[in-house]
Amino acid sequence: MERVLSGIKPTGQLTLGNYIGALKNFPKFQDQGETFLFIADLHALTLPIDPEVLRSNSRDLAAFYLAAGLDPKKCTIFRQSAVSAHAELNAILQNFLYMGELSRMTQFKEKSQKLNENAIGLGLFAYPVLMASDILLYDANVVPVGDDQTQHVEITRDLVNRFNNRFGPVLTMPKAVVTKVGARIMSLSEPTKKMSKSDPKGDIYLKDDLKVIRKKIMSAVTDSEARVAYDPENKPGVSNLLQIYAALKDISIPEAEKLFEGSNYGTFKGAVADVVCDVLGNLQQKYQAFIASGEVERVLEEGAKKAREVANNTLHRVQHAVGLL
Ligand code: AQP
Repeated sequence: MERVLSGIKPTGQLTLGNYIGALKNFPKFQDQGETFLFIADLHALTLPIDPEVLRSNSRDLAAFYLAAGLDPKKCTIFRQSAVSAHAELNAILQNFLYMGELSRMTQFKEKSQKLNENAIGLGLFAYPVLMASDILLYDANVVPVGDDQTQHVEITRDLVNRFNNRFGPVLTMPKAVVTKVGARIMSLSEPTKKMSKSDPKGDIYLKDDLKVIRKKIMSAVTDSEARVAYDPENKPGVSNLLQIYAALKDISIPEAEKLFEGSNYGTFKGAVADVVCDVLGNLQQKYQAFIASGEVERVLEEGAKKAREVANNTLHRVQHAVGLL
């Protein structure tokens, strides 16, 4: 049976990019295999964050997991920090990834560039080791991620080869699964840059008021050609909107292109705004209901119990393989 694992960092308010590239796809997996979804709160500490903000983001993220359709009876939802095996496996695996390869990670390069050179935390540099630990603890063979996280799954695969060559078949080889449409949603104001929680420019937040969302879409950057076509290089703004529309309607990009043949940008943007408001309006209602129900903490506690059992098993296997037990 497939083992699926994925997570999201509670670093900020979730964006439409997080929804389309990750959240929206998670519920499909809970019917296919044993699925573990976590709140990557230890990863959130790799950049400065206020403790209260981290706490409320984590609760919000859990409520959005539930609102997106994850069912705690079918999958395991938990906080990363509630399962100490993540940190313990990290302490072992950090010896199996090398500084040269870690310094080549795009995410590290991009995020460290924004920091003062003397204040780049070791955690940011070693992020892929913790992410490898997250994946490997659950023997996950399927890791659903957006485009930007595939490099971290690749380095996990390198680690598995290195470790298993030395100690035998101890770790399970994971594979990244990237959504076909919407793997990289771009900023609405700078469509050559990824829409990202930590970079508010051109973001649509899942909790934004629907009127604000419509306004953001109607003023999204496009081009002067007045032709709806998918061409990310020459028409990044229009292509991004097409991608958003196709992903939320569950159709292919050529199908979406066809629907808007001959439409002007006003009509096109209006249709994109309609579908985004429809999907997010629905999601927001469910999110509010889960927050009001007080169910979130209980789900996380139950999830942590189940996750600990599986994670501790793997940890013992690794500890035994390397000679700690
Ligand atoms: N713009 C995006 N398009 C498609 N997928 C995206 N993801 C993030 N942004 C987009 C996917 O969301 C999941 C959760 O990401 P994460 O929180 O673990 O880290 P991230 O990839 O670094 O996401 P952000 O929003 O850019 O966070 P910050 O700003 O905190 O670094 C992942 O599967 C990711 O691919």
